[in-house]
Amino acid sequence: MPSVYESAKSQYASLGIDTDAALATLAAIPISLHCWQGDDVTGFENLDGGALGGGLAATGNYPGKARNPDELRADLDKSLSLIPGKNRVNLHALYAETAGKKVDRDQLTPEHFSRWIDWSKNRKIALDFNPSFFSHPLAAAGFTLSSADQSTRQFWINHAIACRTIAEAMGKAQGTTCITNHWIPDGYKDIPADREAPRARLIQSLDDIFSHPIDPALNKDALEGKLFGIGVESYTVGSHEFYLSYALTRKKLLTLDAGHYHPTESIADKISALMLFLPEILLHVSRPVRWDSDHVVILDDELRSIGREIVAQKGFASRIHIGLDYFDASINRIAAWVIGTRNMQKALLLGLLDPVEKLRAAEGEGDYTTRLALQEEAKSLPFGAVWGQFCEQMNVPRGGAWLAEVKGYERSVLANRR
Ligand code: RNT
Ligand code: ZN
Repeated sequence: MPSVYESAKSQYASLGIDTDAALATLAAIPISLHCWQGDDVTGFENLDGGALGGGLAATGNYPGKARNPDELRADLDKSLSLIPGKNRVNLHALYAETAGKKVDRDQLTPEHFSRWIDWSKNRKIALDFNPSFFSHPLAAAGFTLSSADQSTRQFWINHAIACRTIAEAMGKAQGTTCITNHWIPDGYKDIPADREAPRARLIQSLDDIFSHPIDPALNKDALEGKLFGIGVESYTVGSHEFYLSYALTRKKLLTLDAGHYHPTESIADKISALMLFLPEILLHVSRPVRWDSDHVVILDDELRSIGREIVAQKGFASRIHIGLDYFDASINRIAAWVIGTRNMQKALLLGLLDPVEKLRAAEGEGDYTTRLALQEEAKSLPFGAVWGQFCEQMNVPRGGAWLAEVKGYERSVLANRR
């Protein structure tokens, strides 16, 4: 009797798909796990930042959230042990460790991330980074890099420069490029009288920030636009068009967050358009439900389209950086990481197992009947057996067995956090 994998392999082979090659490709695509799922974007600063700001909202009060960096790292360790492949961890500046001292964000140095860097080196994983332009008194008025107040604007410019220096140190320590994502919450709740001036100031701030040279082998910068945020419904300074234009003219990466567009817009379709003009992009894979709600990523059609677009074109996978961005406090936070990351990987694998050659041949001949028929038939191929093989190769639970591990961790570790 052939194993389930062997029999799946021959079914795929009859469509011209090499499942072993697909698994090797998948193993080489890292997903950057967002540290902020572990504590509802709270961070560990000793500042009086107050509640989560910037129009972001983590809803739910599931017990056991990480209260300090050691707990967050332990939770990430647990998650990473249940997720196949060699992945990365994405940190925000508000996860600095300042040994009880008050260090404001413009004063942060690589020293404040040395424990994160040591941890990642021990685990042989790489870090990505984000300046934090929210949950801070100087962001409370709703404007940071586009602020009309010169000293506020300068503070945030200094923060971004400090962050790029930290990211450079990360890149040096890990031997792979750190990707730094810049997102600002700036905007107006109500209709502005001047839509241009904040954008002109944002250009000036970004140009100032990037005039500090950083070796692109150690750090690359990405810019994330957005449609709206809570309390910023009428006008967002850093819109899609703004950052697309900035990234093109300044040769920066553009970040596409799946929740930052009109509800019927798909970032999957944007990928190929952008890749013809930009050398690299960053994805914030998320799941918007009716708004930018940041739900845990599920294996829905949108995610499958994103996965397919990343792997269907030669060379895209190495030019597209995949980060996750969601925060759900209503379920076990470790499970949230595991479910979302494994789903992202499943979407990539489904893309790799797509009968692309046959589909393109049909398309080329104008035979859209065959194209649709094949697309639909591919949905019932034994994908689960190939995914299971991947998990086995990577020494992680293949099916839902990871859940028992998370439940055990909840009882033995999370339950003691009060
Ligand atoms: C906000 C952006 C941003 C944040 C994180 C915390 O709408 O998506 O990426 O979610 O940086
Ligand atoms: Zn995002």
